[in-house]
Amino acid sequence: MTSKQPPIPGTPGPVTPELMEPTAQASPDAPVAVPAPDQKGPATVSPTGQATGADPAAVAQGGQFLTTAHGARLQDSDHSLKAGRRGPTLLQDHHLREKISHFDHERIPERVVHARGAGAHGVFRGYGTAAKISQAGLFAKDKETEVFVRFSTVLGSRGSSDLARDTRGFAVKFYTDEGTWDLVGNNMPVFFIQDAIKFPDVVHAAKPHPDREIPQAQSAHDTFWDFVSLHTEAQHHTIWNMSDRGIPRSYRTMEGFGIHTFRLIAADGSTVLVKFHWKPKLGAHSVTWEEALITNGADPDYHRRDLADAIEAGAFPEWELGVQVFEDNEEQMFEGIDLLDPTKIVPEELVPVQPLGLMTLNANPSNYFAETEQVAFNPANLVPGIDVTNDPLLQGRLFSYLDTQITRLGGPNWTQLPINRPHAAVNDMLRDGMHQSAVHRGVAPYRPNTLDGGLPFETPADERPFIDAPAPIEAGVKERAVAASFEDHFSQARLFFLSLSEVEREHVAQAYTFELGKCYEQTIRERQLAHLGAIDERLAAQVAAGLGMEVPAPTQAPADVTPSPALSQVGKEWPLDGRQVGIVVGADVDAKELDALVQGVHGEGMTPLVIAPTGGPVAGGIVAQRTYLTAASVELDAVVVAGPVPPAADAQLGLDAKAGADDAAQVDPRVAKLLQEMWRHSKAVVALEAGAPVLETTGVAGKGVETVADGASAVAKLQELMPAHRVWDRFPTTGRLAD
Ligand code: HDD
Repeated sequence: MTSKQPPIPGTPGPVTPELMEPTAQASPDAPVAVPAPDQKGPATVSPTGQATGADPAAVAQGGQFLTTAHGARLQDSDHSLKAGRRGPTLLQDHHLREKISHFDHERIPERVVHARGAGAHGVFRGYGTAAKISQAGLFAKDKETEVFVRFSTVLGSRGSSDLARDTRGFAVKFYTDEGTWDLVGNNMPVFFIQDAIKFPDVVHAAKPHPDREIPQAQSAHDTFWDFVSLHTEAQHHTIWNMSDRGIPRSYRTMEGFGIHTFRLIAADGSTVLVKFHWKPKLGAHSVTWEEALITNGADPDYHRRDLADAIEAGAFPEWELGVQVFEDNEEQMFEGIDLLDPTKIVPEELVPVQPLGLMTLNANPSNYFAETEQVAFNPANLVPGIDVTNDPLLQGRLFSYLDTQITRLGGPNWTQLPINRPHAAVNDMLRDGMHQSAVHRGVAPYRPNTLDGGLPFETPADERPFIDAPAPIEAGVKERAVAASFEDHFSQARLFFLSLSEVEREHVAQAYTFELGKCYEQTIRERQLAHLGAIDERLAAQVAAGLGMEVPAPTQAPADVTPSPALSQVGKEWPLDGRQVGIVVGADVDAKELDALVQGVHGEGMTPLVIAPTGGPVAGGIVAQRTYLTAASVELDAVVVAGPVPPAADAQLGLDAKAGADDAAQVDPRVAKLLQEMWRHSKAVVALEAGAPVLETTGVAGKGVETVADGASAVAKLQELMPAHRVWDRFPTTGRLAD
């Protein structure tokens, strides 16, 4: 039966023979038309006002016309094929089935840990300083190696928020000429457990409770504290989590650590032991707990956005890779510290970090799924010159990462995905399997063979093969046991605490008080308080007071330790590149001063964000990047009040601003809130004279709050206040944890 229905207005009609004639534009030979810049195409300006550089021809798969997965052009992808307009959909609608079925399978399992992350491309440039300790080509002077980095939180699922109190993953894939090297580290130098066999236990305890699946992305719950209080080796990592390191300001301001001791092999075969460190050029910097909570609500994607915005703005984040070097002797100890114990650090004051090269992140991924989601790291990806040690945590990891990708990426061929493909030539004998995309030639994927001319050959020693370092093995019996040198669980937690400034110690005490306050089981709190007593009695007393509990006897007497000032984030000065300065303006700001301010902030490598009552033009060609409604204090490192701020516009708030005519109502309450938060979080606050009354009205005064005459002086004041990251003197402390 043929249908003679008239076409529905606005939709394509039935396909007629005339329409099937190729038109000039639709001809397969015709050049693919690209939308002109003023046509609807990809956004060319980002939310930070930067050009995205998006190439209209590069969107989607490229090309002008929508096709099926096998390349046939489609005329209609909006209506299913039906038996009559109001009739049932036909099974023969192959396009409907393809579209829905593919969609049904779009998700892959999220990572069992580190599910939420953000990635970036970059380059690593060697300094040539490692020549005597490692033959790895990537460390050679000025050698450039492409990298892909993925930062992550550990506990939360893919859609959780960035500012969770948690460890952060810091995984770097080096696409070297000699194979891919993955340095899969964290932003903390120690780990919860000493043996990989405990990994499922710690993760089960830290993840949401299995009955209600809450809390999401948090350690503040009974099972986590049950685990860490029963496993005293976790105390060192836990105090790092409770410190400011658990809530970094940005991925750009995190240190990174390889944690385990690795072995480097020089060209002459000699070996050393090393611990890897990433040092951010912008310094290590964190937020306060209140900022973390506000950020999780105001902008749960904050770290992801911050990384992408900085790269897009050309403020490329940089880290120096360095090593602490130790003799590779039989003991594998340094001054009583077992180098195979991943719960221990070696203070930098004892063994300085020696730089090997610089990593610069200079490009954002173009597709989150293809790159950031599908990237697969594996600590077993090693290159000639870099090898592993017997650290029992590392040993288990050498199995786990390869294994997990088989489920996560659907089979054993995940190394063929574009983001995981080595940049070195691959000539393996691995064959077939799910998602095999290589078309292997030859008939003899085995060796030795004669049928494929013996190829591929094993690599002779002078052609730079990967050679496992012939490390001696300690004779012993087969047993499930731990070395006595792994049994000191408290001294380094104490070392860390005593290395912090008073402000940082207060934050640690507050974090423990909050987290244990969210536990319901009194026995868990008591057990953890006893452990805090073994770290520092004042810390235990302060947390116990906050919980309204007696201080229990400490698990053991606090050790006698020497602090390591390098562990504190306070007291140093850092460059201003890529830091964000809010510039609050009212309706009648002085255009000249505003221009001087914006240009000056830009000139110092920072990002100015003009915050105006509404969107649109502000003055002198400057356009608002945030409004009083959309601005959030937490994305700013400093704020300048550049002009008078009006009271709330009735229409915007739906309020009668004049009704409660107290002082604060004289300033738009959203600006008052922003300034008060900046003040509480100890950030620099500067006002031009026209904006000074706003500070007075909002009660923002004291250290690091300054009024200046003009835009240029405001920039100078920011340069003075911001290198320390915060106005540390403004943080309130109790004095109970001071030295
Ligand atoms: Fe792990 C992911 C870091 C111990 C098993 N781990 C993962 C990621 C990072 C780390 C950064 C995310 C990588 C990415 O972005 O894709 N893990 C560490 C560090 C550890 C550590 C620094 C200790 C020093 N991990 C560890 C152990 C085991 C695992 C002991 C298992 C025995 N880790 C995994 C995993 C993951 C993973 C299950 C999940 C997703 C993945 O590997 O690819 O295999």
